[in-house]
Amino acid sequence: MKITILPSFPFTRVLILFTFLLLGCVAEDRDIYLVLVEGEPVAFQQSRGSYSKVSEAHAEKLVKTHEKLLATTLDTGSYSKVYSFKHIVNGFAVHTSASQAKKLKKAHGVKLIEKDRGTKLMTSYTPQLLGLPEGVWAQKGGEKNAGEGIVIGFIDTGINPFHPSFAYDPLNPFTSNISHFSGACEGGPKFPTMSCNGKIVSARYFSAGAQTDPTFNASVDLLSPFDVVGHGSHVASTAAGNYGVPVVVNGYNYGRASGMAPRARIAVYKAIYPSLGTLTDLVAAIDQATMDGVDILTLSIGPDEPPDDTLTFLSVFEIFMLSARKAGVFVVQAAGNHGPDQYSVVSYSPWAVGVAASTTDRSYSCTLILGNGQIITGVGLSGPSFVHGDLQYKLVMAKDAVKANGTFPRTTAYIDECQYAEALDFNLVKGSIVICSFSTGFLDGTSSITAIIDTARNLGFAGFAFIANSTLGDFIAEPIPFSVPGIMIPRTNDSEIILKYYEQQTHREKRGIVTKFCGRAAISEGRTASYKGRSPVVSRFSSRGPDFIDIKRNPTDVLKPDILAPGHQIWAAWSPMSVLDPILSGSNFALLSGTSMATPHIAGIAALLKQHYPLWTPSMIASAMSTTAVRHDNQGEAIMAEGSDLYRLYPSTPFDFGAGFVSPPHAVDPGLVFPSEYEDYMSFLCSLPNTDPETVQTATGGSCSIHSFDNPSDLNIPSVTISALAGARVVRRRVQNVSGKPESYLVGVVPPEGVMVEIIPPWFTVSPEGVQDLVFKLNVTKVLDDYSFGEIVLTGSLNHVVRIPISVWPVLMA
Ligand SMILES: *[C@@H]1O[C@H](CO)[C@@H](O)[C@H](O)[C@H]1NC(C)=O
Ligand SMILES: *[C@@H]1O[C@H](CO)[C@@H](O)[C@H](O)[C@H]1NC(C)=O
Ligand SMILES: *[C@@H]1O[C@H](CO)[C@@H](O)[C@H](O)[C@H]1NC(C)=O
Ligand SMILES: *[C@@H]1O[C@H](CO)[C@@H](O)[C@H](O)[C@H]1NC(C)=O
Ligand SMILES: *[C@@H]1O[C@H](CO)[C@@H](O)[C@H](O)[C@H]1NC(C)=O
Ligand SMILES: *[C@@H]1O[C@H](CO)[C@@H](O)[C@H](O)[C@H]1NC(C)=O
Ligand SMILES: CC(=O)N[C@H]1CO[C@H](CO)[C@@H](O)[C@@H]1O
Repeated sequence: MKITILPSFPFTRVLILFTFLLLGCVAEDRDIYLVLVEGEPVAFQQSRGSYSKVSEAHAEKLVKTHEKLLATTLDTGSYSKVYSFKHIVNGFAVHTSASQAKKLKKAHGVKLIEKDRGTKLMTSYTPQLLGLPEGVWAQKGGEKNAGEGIVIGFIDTGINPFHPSFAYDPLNPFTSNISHFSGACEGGPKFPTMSCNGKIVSARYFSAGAQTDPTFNASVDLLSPFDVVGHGSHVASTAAGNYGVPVVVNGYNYGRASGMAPRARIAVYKAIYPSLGTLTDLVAAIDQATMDGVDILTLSIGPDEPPDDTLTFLSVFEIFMLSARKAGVFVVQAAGNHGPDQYSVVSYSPWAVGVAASTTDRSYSCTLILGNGQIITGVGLSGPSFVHGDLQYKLVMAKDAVKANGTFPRTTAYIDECQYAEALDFNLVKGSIVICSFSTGFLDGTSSITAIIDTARNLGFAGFAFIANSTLGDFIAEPIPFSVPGIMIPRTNDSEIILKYYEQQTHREKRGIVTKFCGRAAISEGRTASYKGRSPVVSRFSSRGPDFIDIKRNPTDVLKPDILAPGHQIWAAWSPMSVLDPILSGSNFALLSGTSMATPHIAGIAALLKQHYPLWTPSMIASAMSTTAVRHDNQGEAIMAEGSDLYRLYPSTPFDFGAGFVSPPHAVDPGLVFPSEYEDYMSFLCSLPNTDPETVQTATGGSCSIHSFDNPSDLNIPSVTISALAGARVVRRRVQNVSGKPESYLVGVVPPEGVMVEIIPPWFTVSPEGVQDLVFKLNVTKVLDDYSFGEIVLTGSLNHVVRIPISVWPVLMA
């Protein structure tokens, strides 16, 4: 036998050269990969909230297997492990290159691997709006008891523990124990361990993922649960802030703030930082919160786009939420802020409640009064400019007040926008109402209202009017507390009136230089609220359904969003550092909008329901909120939605508001609920047409063999959604009594256009111990080119009304 040995020298040289290239020039970028592996995690062997010797040993064993798997699969020095997940999911996060990740994917025991996608951040008055004080609170001893014994976990930017919304009142101690919960208080910068004061029962932070990124900056991205942003404090106080805390900003009292469940306890899981957020830290927080024993988990943060190579339901993030749900946690997440486009939700799975945002009937308006008596309405939480009875100030446009003969490093756009105090003539602008105009700096995001306010304060403006520019169009303005008198005029038609008046009153010489300013104006009080608006209206930014299964946005048979809650202009606690919003720095409260603000409303209401019915599962709580949600507004008309045209309202559908606007007084007594548990979610996943059982089994660790739904639309949720109904389909549901009394129900249906719906049985009596199976037979009567909507209404003899929305797209038979 002849063995040919390749010449060794050139081979080695090539190898060395190649290695050198790899290290020196084309070193691969590293990312974090989330990896799920075979084997049971700790939580499903032991009960939550307790960590026995046995589970500790099991956890240690899992960590060792993770390390061994990495060491035997990947090249030494090519990776670092970021976390081991061992509580509710068995897996780890590893910081490594794409080529190493490819090796991992093929390794024995690896079920799923996914690259980290990053995460984004997505009320003084809302308790009254939702009817809580006289409704749910009253039944449980009022606000002094609302939410007692319930622990809400918040995965967010942390918390400001010095805020009165989170103070512990020793004169009003908690009456319930929370022995089902065991947390920890991780101290650090600005967060002494005594911050866990009894109201805040636990505070942890997760940073290993974020710290792999060079943009992480420990001087602003504090390694402690302290909230330097404000978002986490806002969210936590909306759900569980103390009752009746005065909202004082810039010395003005806007009313009192209160959480939905003011006596619920708060567990903080900081997992997003001012510089960045990773999915890795987020899932590590879900893992820990579930193990700690939170009752409710609030996610006003999350990945901002669908996963690109797995089904939406089967990404690592959804699997962690499913595991939390399996462990009994009510998981609530923001639907997203990508509205009003369709298919824009970032909440996909039926095991987490996705919350859409609406307006409230409260509005603030302030006005600019011109010297000729014309009154222009604008936006801004501003005090009046007329403090001393002096109603009229000189009106000066910034571009007409530029210092003569100056040379300025910045372009005229910034000067017109009042961004740059050095460029303005102090003698002209002091004591004047100065017109600052929207220009290219605001368009590209390099200018700010904060800079206008700084300029106004430094130069002693009587006030500023920040007006739209006809060339650039209207802008969207949200009220912000101004520390100096000011008004935003976001509509070009209004700003044209101001400019017309200004030009009429302003004398110019030939070259256009102003010789005399004769225009006069004043700014009125803008901080008083009026409560007359149509409400709720689905907010423009609120993400819309239909729900979809992959990045191509193939629709699926689940309704998203699930429910609508207030999320527009919500007053709640803030963190004065406010590192991402300089305009709010120094404030203890902020008025914010987003599905981030709607989410904690649902979390707090879920806490109230859990307090009433400690044995209810998360799906029963979610069902109670959905079937009792209202679909009309305070004018008695169908809920409307904001849309692409800023000044129009559009008719809305369940893809905008889910089941409707949450109604706690009804949710606490729903009559019937539609329960579904972990096994049902497995059946749902196994019945998806777009996947195969092996993929589902791999991702979840469960089995498809015992699961037998005909269609995903058989999942027992309080809605019926069919993305392509070709011919006939039978949909099954099971309702469970929760009223404790026998009750007869009559079944009614408003069929969607193009669909016939028959329900069997048409009426039934459910005993106090009873469950009732329902069969809905749907059949296409007319093919349409879009979804159509209807509803099923079960009307009980004891006045319970149980409604579920139907959304169906009738298509041609294949
Ligand atoms: C806490 O409450 C549980 C159930 O309500 C009870 O079994 C337990 O003894 C209580 N623990 C303490 C320390 O009061
Ligand atoms: C970190 O943040 C501080 C405070 O904002 C800043 O002064 C510093 O330049 C930042 N460091 C880096 C490397 O960006
Ligand atoms: C600006 O320059 C012009 C001509 O160069 C001069 O006449 C005028 O006095 C200067 N104005 C000021 C305020 O310095
Ligand atoms: C409006 O914007 C355009 C383009 O940026 C600019 O040329 C114009 O001067 C602006 N108008 C006003 C009134 O500021
Ligand atoms: C400007 O346009 C809006 C929306 O069309 C309208 O509501 C408002 O009254 C208009 N303002 C004036 C002064 O015409
Ligand atoms: C559905 O409707 C069609 C006619 O519209 C009818 O022929 C068919 O039998 C129906 N199918 C079922 C299952 O009811
Ligand atoms: C409140 C009440 O009576 N609930 C009963 C309803 O029926 C279930 C069985 O499906 C019983 O377990 C509940 O006690």
